[in-house]
Amino acid sequence: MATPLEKWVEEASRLTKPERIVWCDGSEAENQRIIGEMLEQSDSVTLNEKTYPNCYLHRSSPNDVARTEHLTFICSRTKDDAGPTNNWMDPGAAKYKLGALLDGAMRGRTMYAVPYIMGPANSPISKAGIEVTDSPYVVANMRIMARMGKVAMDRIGSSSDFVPGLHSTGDLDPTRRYIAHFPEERLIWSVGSGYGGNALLGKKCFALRIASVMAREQGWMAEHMLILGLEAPDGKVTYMGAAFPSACGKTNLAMMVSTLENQGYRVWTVGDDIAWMKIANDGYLHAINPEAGFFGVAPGTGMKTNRNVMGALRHNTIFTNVAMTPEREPWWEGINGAPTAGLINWKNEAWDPSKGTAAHPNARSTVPAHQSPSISPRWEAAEGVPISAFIFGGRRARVAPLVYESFNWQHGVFVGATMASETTAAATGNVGIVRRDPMAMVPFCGYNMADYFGHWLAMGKRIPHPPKIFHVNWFRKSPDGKFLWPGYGENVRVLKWILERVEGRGTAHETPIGYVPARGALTLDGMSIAPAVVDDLMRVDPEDWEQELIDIKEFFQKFADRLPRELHVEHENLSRRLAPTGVAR
Ligand code: OXD
Ligand code: MN
Repeated sequence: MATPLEKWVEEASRLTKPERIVWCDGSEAENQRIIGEMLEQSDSVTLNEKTYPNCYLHRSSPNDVARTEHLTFICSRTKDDAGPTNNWMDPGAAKYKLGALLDGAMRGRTMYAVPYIMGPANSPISKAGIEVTDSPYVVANMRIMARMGKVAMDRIGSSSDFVPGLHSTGDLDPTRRYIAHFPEERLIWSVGSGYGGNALLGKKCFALRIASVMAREQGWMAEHMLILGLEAPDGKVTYMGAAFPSACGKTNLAMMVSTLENQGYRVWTVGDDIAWMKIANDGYLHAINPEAGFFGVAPGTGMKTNRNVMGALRHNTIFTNVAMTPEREPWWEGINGAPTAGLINWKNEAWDPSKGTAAHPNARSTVPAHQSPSISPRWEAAEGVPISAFIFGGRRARVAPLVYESFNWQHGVFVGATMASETTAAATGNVGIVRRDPMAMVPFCGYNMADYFGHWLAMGKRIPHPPKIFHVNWFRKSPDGKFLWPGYGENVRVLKWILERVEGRGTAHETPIGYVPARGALTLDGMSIAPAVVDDLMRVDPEDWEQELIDIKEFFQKFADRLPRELHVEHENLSRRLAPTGVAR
């Protein structure tokens, strides 16, 4: 008798009509075969086998270089359940529309059936899925990003406890591209894109959009957060989850090379993008990284800024849309100085400055997590790691200070719910526009965000030892447009203050928006930064915040009556705290 898994694959093949079906077992021999198939397609090449063994460069179609949020849909029964921040399609209409595109889409092609687990194979927090796809590039990436093949088959067995996902690259025409989620059915259909989050269905589609729905129903959390452990001089490691919008440095923060290592502060990586968290018996929220690899943004990362990331991707890595040197090594802006002669750009053309950047700004590397020199010894712990702090952050040239701490959980939820950031190249659309991106989940929340805020508020009441909530901004600029803070490894100084606050030590100064480090509380030794610049970094400018209040109010109006009352209360509280004094430090 066919299992539910086999039945589902059979159904998907009846629709897409592939020439053959290959069930993936996850073995190395199979991986080499799949990579061979990827290389047969003219869009992928082998990199220098001596300096980058087992590394490949894939060039995606130039119209398919980032997640396409305007083509991403939540197909819940009612539009209101998807909420004002999601695109919605009626589930029946979506099945009809995408069904027509998927009908026969794999004719003459191979359908790969990829069973996978999100999370460590032995963790009770993990969940299983299956992706069927006609792209060998997707299979090779899924093998790095999830535990796939036999281990997942064994877990699923004859149960129906898996999230199915159907993916076909179709003809890559953006007018026929849709990424559709059916939250009530826990189903994903994606057609017309071969790129990252649109096509690796375990990542954004399952681990965030579908999982966020499951988490709310089942009383846990699925968040767009990196997970790191900060080791202190006494050897104790404190774990933190941090949510930043796409391409704001999550991978860099998760794999940070600490500049305070000589003082005994060191960062361990548990995850760089997604956290699944449950309340454990010890009363702490415990987090696992559902992924097994990192799909990080390459540009801006080099030996000088992050040797951990660079060390991780020297073997077994798939690069997407980076440039290539004459020595067939990957290259991108920020890797190591100026571009060299003979560079081939991401579009496979001889590069010259008139052609723009050599690597696409959203170029990526897909690398097994365990290859990171900073990988935490507990990154695959079945019970997850206990989270002591949540950090929200965005890219703000003004307004948000380098770091501040919320007054309590409810205020922290307000801080997360009002996060804003300048847009980046991770999604198609304008870059550099300030947009509200609560908890960095706007592109990834599978249901109405008003209910999502309600879920956060409810979780706060249920967690006996809730994480303290902070906000950071590495990207504040001076009036002449220069970054005030060096970022990268120096960010450990901010993490150190956060740790001290968690432990009830670090000193703070109360402002209307929360606590900022008191003068002298941030460890700055070994760093040349003028005290005036530190003051600028911490400044809470009343005019900026008055404007912020107006913008937040406008944003909240989108959710009408569905917005939890507590967030209105926090808005009023902030407004009251800003009003009397005219603030600042
Ligand atoms: C990602 C994203 O790829 O957030 O992680 O876009
Ligand atoms: Mn992300």
